[in-house]
Amino acid sequence: MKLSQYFLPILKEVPAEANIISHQLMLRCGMIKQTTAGIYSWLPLGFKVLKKIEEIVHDEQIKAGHIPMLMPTIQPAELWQESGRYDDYGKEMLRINDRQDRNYLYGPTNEELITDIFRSNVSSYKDLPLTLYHIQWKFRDELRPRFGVMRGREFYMKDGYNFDLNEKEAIDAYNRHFVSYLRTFNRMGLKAIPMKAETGPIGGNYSHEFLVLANTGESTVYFDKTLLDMDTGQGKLDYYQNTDIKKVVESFTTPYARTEDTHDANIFLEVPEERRIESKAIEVGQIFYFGTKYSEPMNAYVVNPDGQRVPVHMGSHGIGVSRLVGAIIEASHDERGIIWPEPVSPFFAGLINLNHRDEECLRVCDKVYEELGTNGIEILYDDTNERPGAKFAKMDLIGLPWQIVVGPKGVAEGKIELVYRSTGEATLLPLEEVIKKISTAYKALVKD
Ligand code: P5A
Repeated sequence: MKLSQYFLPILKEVPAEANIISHQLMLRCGMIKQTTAGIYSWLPLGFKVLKKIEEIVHDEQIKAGHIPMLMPTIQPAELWQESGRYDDYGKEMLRINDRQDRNYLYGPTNEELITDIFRSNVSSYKDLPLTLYHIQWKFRDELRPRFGVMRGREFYMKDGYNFDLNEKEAIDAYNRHFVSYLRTFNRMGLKAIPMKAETGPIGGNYSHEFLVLANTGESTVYFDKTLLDMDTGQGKLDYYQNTDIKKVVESFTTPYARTEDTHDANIFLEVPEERRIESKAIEVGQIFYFGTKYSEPMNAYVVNPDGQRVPVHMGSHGIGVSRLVGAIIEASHDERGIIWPEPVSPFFAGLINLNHRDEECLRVCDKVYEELGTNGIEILYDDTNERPGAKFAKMDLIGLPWQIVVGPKGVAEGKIELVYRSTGEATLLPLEEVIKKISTAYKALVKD
């Protein structure tokens, strides 16, 4: 993409309404624009990152055997009256009437809707286990929407729902989600620590939140330092080897790790002092097992192998896809701007032409742009006539992992500069070398 043809409305000033770094940077980089409190438009650069994150979430869900689908944002009130949550959910629910004065709502979550789909179509244990998920916009009329996309009113969530014959099998499904979430966040360059959590309006009594440490986070967490060094594992994994999956879950749930709501100061004291950590953190996902909370009142029953009708056991599992954009920036930036982890970066590299009037510079830039482009590598080419200082500052601000700098001096020696954004390391290399280096780095990324 040539910058002269793109839509990247960079802000010069730090917007006054933003008081955490990710929100400031997202506004400055022209990633989002607030439409009204807690509701944002995703401008082209932000939209690209959102889609990259969404793709990783899909990929890991599918690896775990979960089935993608799409449910609507608007739901009928009747379904929520069946479960009893229509009144319980309170003011966070956006309630809507149509022209016939029927009651609807903009879904804050989908337990009822998916239970209705299940009960209309499944009646035998033979169709279990089943996990369906979608990635869809949600609305919660948060009392205090803040921190940009971190606590929005409209936000993008992956929500999945498992249906199982009994508690044991539902816990196997819970464990599959647990492990797939560890891997999902890891692929985005994040360390998300699972912590025992409260269930709130979703229900049940077994739940874990996944939290990324950040001093701007809204949650307070208490955990054993050993969790910071634990590996989520790579490579192939059979999610239906229940014992293996359970072992991974046990290894992550044995050290103390709890959110404020479930924290027990006395048990925490049993952790050796030098390993006790209290921190602020951002919740990027949460998983729940709630048994028959929805299936019983909503009559979602299956016939078991003994011929009896039993309510199906369920859980639900959420990832804050839009929140993740902010969380990644909180975890990965410096004083000059964002530093995107490669897998979620909106473009893989930025190309800077230091002199747009120089024929040779133009020729070299075109060559780099074309060669990398034909290999499927997305490049943001700053072909504008701004001065070099402004171009460097802009590239640093938007934080693409690699910067390729083409200037008359280097070009005269047959060389261009390759800069790695996270370390600032810069090397002058022949053009072919740069193309090779970028292509190799890109191939390694795609292979993952
Ligand atoms: C699980 C999926 C649920 O709603 N029902 C379906 C369950 N869980 S949750 O914890 O309430 O939400 C899941 C994730 O969504 C993100 N999230 C938000 N992101 C931005 N703005 C908000 N206002 C917001 N509320 C929740 C969080 O990442 C949360 O873990």
